[in-house]
Amino acid sequence: MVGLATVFGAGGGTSSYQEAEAADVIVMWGSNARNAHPIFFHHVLTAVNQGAKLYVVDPRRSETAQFADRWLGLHVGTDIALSNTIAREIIHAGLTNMSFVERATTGYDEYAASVEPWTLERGEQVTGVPADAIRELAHAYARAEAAQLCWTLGITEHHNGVDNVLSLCNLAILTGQVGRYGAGLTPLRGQNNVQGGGDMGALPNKLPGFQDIVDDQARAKFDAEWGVTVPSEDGWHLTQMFEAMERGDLRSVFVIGENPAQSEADVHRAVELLRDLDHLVVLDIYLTKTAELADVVLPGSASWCESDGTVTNSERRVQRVRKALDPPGDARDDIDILLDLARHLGHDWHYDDHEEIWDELRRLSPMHAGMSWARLETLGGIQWPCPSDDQLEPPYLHGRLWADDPDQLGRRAPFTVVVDDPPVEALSDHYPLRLTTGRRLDSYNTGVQSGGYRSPNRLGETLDLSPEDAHRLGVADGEQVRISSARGQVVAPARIDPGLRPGLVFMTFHFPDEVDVNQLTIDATDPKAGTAEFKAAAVRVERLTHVSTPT
Ligand SMILES: Nc1nc2c(c(=O)[nH]1)N[C@H]1C(S)=C(S)[C@@H](COP(=O)(O)OP(=O)(O)OC[C@H]3O[C@@H](n4cnc5c(=O)[nH]c(N)nc54)[C@H](O)[C@@H]3O)O[C@H]1N2
Ligand SMILES: Nc1nc2c(c(=O)[nH]1)N[C@H]1C(S)=C(S)[C@@H](COP(=O)(O)OP(=O)(O)OC[C@H]3O[C@@H](n4cnc5c(=O)[nH]c(N)nc54)[C@H](O)[C@@H]3O)O[C@H]1N2
Ligand SMILES: [Mo]
Repeated sequence: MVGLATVFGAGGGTSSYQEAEAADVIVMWGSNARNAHPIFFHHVLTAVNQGAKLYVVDPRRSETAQFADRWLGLHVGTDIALSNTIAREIIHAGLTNMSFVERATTGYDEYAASVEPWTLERGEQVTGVPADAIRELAHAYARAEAAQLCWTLGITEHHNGVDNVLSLCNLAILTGQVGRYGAGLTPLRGQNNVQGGGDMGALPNKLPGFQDIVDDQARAKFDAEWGVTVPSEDGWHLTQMFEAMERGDLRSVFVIGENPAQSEADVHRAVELLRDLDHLVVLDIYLTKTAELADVVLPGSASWCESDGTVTNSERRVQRVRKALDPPGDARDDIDILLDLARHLGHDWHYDDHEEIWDELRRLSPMHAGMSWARLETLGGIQWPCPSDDQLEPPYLHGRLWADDPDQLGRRAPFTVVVDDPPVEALSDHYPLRLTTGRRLDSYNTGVQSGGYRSPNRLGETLDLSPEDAHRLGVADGEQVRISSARGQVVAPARIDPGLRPGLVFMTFHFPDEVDVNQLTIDATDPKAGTAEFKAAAVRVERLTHVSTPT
């Protein structure tokens, strides 16, 4: 979102889901949407069934890649090398959308010069993707009537995740594949309402509606409504909080609906820091690993189907959720717990119902102003921005970039020179394999909500490796292996996956009691977004059992 905000001024995906069906080329870049975003992937498959071409850029031949016309299996962390090579090919083939570049962008000459060294040959050498596949993707993307470029964590969970995003934005503005129906940039969001969290100002530098905390005028509005003085400086994002704990500057933490004692990179360190706090409070619907470390646990909050409110999805669509069940026992809505807490802190916060809270947001956040609950009900959800009560904006953002009138065109989209920057942890003789971590269809994040099931088909954690590496290590399917990094080690059964190329291994972070995978990952972090490099650690794999399997 930081990258998108830098180029276009708004930190949200530019398109609606439906538009994927109008695209004739779709690129899924570092996104395993077949497993992680199946609803969106339905729209992609509809397009594919209508003849759209699907390209997948992923080090693994993921389930998503299995539906692709062409899979580009790059080495982990070489995305900028690949996008720069694609850009040079587009420019040299005369496929740049020059009229769009001239009217709506800045910095083209410097950008074009920066990608000049990225010949197809060099691109192939650095990324491992055959030159003809790079060329094919470049031509298809640039020539498409409408192309969608979608990405997820394969792009953002790197120490240079923001640069990775900027390098994809470059491709879109080079070819004019943005700001039109069907053409756009679609970063798929993670948890159900993570977009909504950001929209509501759950970010260290933003007020609700992405208004800057450092903007005096914006703050004044909130000061007046709330009768307080909103702090005028940016706060800390998650990784900065852990750094502040390390320095001793942060001594008390309130965790709501997050399980950092398992989801943080280099989790040994994270747990030590959480344990050392003077005061840790956790509000969750389960007793998580983090809650086990807490001084106070506020238990039994109501889950999403037991409360009223809204959620926002990756296409910026705000939808109503309605209470379907009473919460069990003494469980209460999160908001009631927070309101009580505020009262104990001396603030008389009172709302008759959830709608009143929403209407306060509509007064303060212009992009939500036109979204009354009645209208959300009638229309079945509304995308932001929605400033007006009686109109709807187009489903895609940045149409202004195509406006003839320079006043309407507004701020131009800048190209950014981005430099190839491999993962922080290089492979070595001691740690010769690249570990990338992620998701499967049947595992949800840290397993708090999905790890407890008992089924004969329960897979449990595995270390997925290529047939070639399994052969080299003398490991058969199901045999126990030890996986070690510079930070820790875990034991798991091996699973041979022909979708993995030699040198690459894969795990989830879902089964902590059995295998605490984040002991292995590195907490190298993107300085701008605070996202850790979950996608690239260096590891060693050793066989533990020496029993030969029956043939
Ligand atoms: N079933 C299920 N669905 C989920 C979740 C879940 O836990 N389970 N979690 C939700 C959340 S919070 C999120 S954020 C999303 C995440 O959704 P995704 O980002 O799609 O999921 P991941 O499996 O983490 O990573 C996606 C892909 O990135 C690839 N990748 C790794 N390194 C690189 C690289 O260097 N370059 C490129 N191009 N690709 C790379 C991996 O091989 C993987 O296939 O899913 C959401 N949906
Ligand atoms: N190795 C590795 N680590 C990763 C990643 C990776 O790809 N690889 N991905 C990272 C990413 S993208 C993410 S999003 C994080 C996920 O990390 P977390 O967010 O820490 O993991 P979850 O398991 O999704 O935890 C969500 C918590 O919210 C609670 N919860 C659910 N509903 C409610 C509610 O209504 N109210 C309250 N109060 N609590 C509720 C659940 O019980 C659960 O404990 O992990 C990160 N860590
Ligand atoms: Mo996520």
